[in-house]
Amino acid sequence: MSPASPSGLRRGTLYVGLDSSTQSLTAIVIEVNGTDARVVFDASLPFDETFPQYGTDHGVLPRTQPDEAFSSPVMWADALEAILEKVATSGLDVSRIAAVSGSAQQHGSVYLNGDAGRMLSRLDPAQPLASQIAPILARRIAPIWLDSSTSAECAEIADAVGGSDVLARRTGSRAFERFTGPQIRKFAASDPGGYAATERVHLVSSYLASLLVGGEAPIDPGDASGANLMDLADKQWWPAAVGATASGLAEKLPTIAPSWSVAGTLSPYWQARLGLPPARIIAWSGDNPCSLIGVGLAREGRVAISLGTSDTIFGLMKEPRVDPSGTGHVFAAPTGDYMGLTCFSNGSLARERVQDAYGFTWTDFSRALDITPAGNQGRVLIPWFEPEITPAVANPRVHRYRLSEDDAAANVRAVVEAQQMSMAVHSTWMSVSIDTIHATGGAAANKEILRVMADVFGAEVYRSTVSNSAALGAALRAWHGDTVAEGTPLPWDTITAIARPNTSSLISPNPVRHATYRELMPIYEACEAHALGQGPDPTPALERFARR
Ligand code: XUL
Repeated sequence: MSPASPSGLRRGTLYVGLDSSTQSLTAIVIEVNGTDARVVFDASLPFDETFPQYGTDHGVLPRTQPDEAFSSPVMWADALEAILEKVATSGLDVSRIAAVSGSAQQHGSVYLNGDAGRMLSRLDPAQPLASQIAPILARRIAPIWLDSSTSAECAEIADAVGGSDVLARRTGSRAFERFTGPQIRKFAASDPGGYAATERVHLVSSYLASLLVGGEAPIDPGDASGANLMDLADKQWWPAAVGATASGLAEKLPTIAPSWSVAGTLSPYWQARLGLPPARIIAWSGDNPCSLIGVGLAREGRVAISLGTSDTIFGLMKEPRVDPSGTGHVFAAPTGDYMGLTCFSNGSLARERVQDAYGFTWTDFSRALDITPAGNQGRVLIPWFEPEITPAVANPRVHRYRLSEDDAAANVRAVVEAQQMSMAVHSTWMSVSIDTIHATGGAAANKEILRVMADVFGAEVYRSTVSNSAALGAALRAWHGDTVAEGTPLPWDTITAIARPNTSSLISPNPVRHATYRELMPIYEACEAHALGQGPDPTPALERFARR
């Protein structure tokens, strides 16, 4: 945490970005002077440790069914007050806060009753927020993105709108269990009384923004596109999907407004309770759209690859092109454009399984990559250690082609090459010509992995040093929204300059090795098809590749 600038030093405008993720609430404050921004405050509250009274485990309430996952809207309110109190007492001159925005885990939903509007506009500053929130909930708990219990509802919604393809083309995604629409449908059927008592169904983002403005905040198109309910083309609720989801839902959904909309100002409650100013509240968005801004991806051609528990590739798209295979998602982007996102569940997990199998340290792992050639002499591994999202694999199995399990170094190269080629193959639907990659996540610290990435994609790879891209993205969106409201909007390139990675981390692609991967990539695709039981044995093609 950085202290405030002592008085006498240059005094800039402050913008607050909050990120309510699955496991914690983070605040980042940036100070802006002209077009220069720097981070002056950064703090996080992990839910389990800070609020043990809610009994969450990694942010999830105790489970009664293994496929269900809920969190607590009251806990989120408690966390919102606690983190804003930290900002208020940080020593920063909070009167300089011009705007606040936020990011929230996507897909989760919060159900408010008919008293909510009145109660939110009259919060008592003498009382903590959480105790005043419990009475306005029509449902005590909020289903979140880890819930996978709605397969039946997904099928029903898809059927009602004319099939999965139609739903994907209109909303950007086929029906996914964790998406909000199927979750709402399940609640409406399983608790009709609770659903009838619901006046507003918020996303986590618009719920928290509503608590800040003391009224009703809109949903931005970025987060709305995680609901299976929004028409991508006009960025408004799509009546067919809304009608297919639950009766009377159209009246219960907040409006959708552009990501830079001013939802209101910090309400009298926050001013009286914490001494905060009536700063503008810019519409909140989902964590993926906010991360797009927070890692500095404000143009098509620049993508981020996050190497975490799961691996994710995402980037801005000018047009809402949709993945015909149904595994990728299209969300609206906070810039007014779109973003594509594809998620691979066998990320760090697969790398670690290979590392552990040979008792390798990270240094051994890097060395194995160093001593093996690009293309691995036609030896391929399909790393489905766990069920995979992309391509969809329910019964996981690892497949090896021309690769002996005893060859440790070749297995290390094979897992890394497979992951990078798979990301390249399964992101072609975005039709984006990728020239620059910002690599984030734990494994991005490994230079040899990034070298394979650069050579497979034929793109320049930079290591991003942003540690909480969603919270930083929210702070940058607060700045952007404020400049729009002032009538002097700044270009996104200026807003995201702070997030651009250091040029010293650049890894350039090697043209010879890139040519090798261009040759190998279609054979890798054939290996995947064979492993899925959808194509012939690719071994002869791999042998020809190895002999070339
Ligand atoms: C994206 C998704 C996750 C959550 C995590 O579709 O479900 O990335 O947004 O918070």
